[in-house]
Amino acid sequence: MKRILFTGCGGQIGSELTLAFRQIYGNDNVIASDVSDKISTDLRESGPFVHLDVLDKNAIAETIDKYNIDAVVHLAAILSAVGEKNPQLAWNVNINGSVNIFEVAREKKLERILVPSSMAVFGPDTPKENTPQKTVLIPTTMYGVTKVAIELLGNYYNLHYGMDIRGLRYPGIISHKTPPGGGTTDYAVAIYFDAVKQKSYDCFLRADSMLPMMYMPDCIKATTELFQADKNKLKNATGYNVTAFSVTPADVANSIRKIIPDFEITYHPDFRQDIADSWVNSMDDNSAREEWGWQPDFNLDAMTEDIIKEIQLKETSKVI
Ligand code: NAD
Ligand code: AKB
Repeated sequence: MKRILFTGCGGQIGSELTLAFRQIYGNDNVIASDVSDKISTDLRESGPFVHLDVLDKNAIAETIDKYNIDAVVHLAAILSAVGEKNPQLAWNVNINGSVNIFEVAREKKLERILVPSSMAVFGPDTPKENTPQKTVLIPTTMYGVTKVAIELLGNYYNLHYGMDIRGLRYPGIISHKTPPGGGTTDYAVAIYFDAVKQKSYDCFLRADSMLPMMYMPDCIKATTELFQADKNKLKNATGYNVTAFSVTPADVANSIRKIIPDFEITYHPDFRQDIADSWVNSMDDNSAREEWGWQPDFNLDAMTEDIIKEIQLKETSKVI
């Protein structure tokens, strides 16, 4: 891989994944882009940044030519909660953005595309426990509809145009550097900030709402490993189940109490509860383990310890 373009690099995942790729491939070989110019100083100062709207196919083609790009990590998307508020926007950005990336990649014969999928591909008819790799994909959110379509479209391009499009069905990703962009699993980030700042959190999901999750270092590890995996070994290329642990808001609260014993949580479920209820409780990620060696490093308590330490450090440096 010579040069890699990241779309949507200013978001929760892109803000960290782009820097991780710069460490591996070299700062100047990883081109960061987003439609928003609000990106971190680290990202802006460590390598090239381009203002790029994935709905503008000509601009994508020009950027690929200008920087001699041969691979794209396509992160630009509208997530589940924002998508249910504005389904037309979710369809437009997720579908047309991905079609533009796939088409330019086809025309210019790019080597590889990685586009994340999500556990949002699952729906109420999908088996909820240990959800298999190959299963019912009939989601009830527009976000999920777009993610299923992108997986299928990726398969089509791989089959008919000999392309190399890869993707993972991330669970909820938990991190402390960049706030999440409007998903249903965002509670699992906000809870840690409120725990450190005010020792209480008002949760928008029920106490028993079980969802698969993963800490950002594992998300970076999984994405990097799939990006680098031997193409010949990939049988489920565009939508690998990957997970680290499955938790409810009550589990997260109990884990926080091991460090902040007087932490309190209240529950006021909103429209995001219906989205969470339509997803699964746990995922079987054996295909990812067998085909490219996936294995997570963090469980809930290990993540809680690390994330609280990092947020406390950030808060202390603000005071000083
Ligand atoms: P995010 O919402 O934090 O960031 C998305 C980025 O896309 C933003 O910086 C936004 O400015 C940019 N964007 C939006 N419209 C654009 C456009 N038209 N052109 C260019 N950029 C545009 O999302 P994220 O959490 O970083 O997610 C990245 C990818 O991972 C997405 O495909 C998402 O569906 C997937 N994913 C994320 C999670 C999670 O928990 N964060 C879970 C499953 C899947
Ligand atoms: C969301 O909640 O929308 C995302 C996801 C699981 O895709 N975090």
